[in-house]
Amino acid sequence: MGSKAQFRFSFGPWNIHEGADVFGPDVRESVPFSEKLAVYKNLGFEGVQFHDDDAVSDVDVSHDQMIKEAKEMKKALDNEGLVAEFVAPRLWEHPITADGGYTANDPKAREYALERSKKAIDIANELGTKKIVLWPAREGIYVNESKDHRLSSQRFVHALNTMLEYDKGIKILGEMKPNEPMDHAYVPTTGHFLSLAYKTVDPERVGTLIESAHAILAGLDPAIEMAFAIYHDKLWSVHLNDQNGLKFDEDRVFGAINLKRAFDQVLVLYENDFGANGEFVGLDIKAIRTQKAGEATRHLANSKEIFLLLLDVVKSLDTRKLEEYRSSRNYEDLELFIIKTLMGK
Ligand code: XUL
Ligand code: MN
Repeated sequence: MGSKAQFRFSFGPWNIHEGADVFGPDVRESVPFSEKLAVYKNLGFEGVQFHDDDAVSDVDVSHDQMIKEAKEMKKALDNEGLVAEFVAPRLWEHPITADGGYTANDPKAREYALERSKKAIDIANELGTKKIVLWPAREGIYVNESKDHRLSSQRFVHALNTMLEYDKGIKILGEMKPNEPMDHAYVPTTGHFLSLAYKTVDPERVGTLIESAHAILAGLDPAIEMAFAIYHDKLWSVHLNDQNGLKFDEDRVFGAINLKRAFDQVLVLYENDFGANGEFVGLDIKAIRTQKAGEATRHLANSKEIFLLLLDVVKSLDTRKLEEYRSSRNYEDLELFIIKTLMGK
């Protein structure tokens, strides 16, 4: 199978974390950011994904101070031979965004969200990336009647337009998730987001990052979701991970729960030349709470290793046989063939 796919890998510093969950506190010491940076090269990762406040100490300092810190971060990246993949405004922790940002009922919250998004763009420019990722965590509802849902769609597009107009060079990647923290998220899937992208002032600059677990939480198949976005020329990044059923967002090791589902994602990425335009294979994976400090980066190394092993399987796939099963409509045996291929039989 010929492919122009190029795979280089990224993750976010939040993937090396203290292990707290909603029922219990930290179980590992915080790793200083400089030590996290060293992990990237050691594990063979090139790209760093940032939230705005991963890149600078605080976005609510003076603008000059924020830019100064962003410049220092760029130097630190250069020193390690790393690049910034994207910046994502973290709109879900500030008390003012308790009821959402772009779609909040409170105009002050909406203004805060727009201003903070512009700051994320300023930071991205300093770090040398054009990609802004939006995970609209609190855009949604707990109580159905609490908001005007039609107006929320309009406000969402207004937020996208504000960013697109603020900087004519940036690209926005929506990372959609159907629930958690909200009961019902607005714009719950990639398809919803792309339909809004086409309503913006510059649809060419609005695309998507698909996270495997988020698709699964929506009851969807990540590989099919990725192929859909690729058809639109809008799969600009991924967050590979895995997920055990429909519960909270688990961010498990890629392929560790459902190897065939992971294989299908690698197959779609490979067949469709993912990475040929510099896109990263991003991971968004949390070490499980039981993992001891010091070994709490294995989830990242292991996910990359599983991806590369699956890539070998994809490359060696007997596509002639695959086509035969397709044309004879013998999908039962096609399934067995794929399972046996995965088992090396
Ligand atoms: C949340 C999630 C975020 C985004 C970045 O579920 O995946 O970490 O990837 O804001
Ligand atoms: Mn993610």
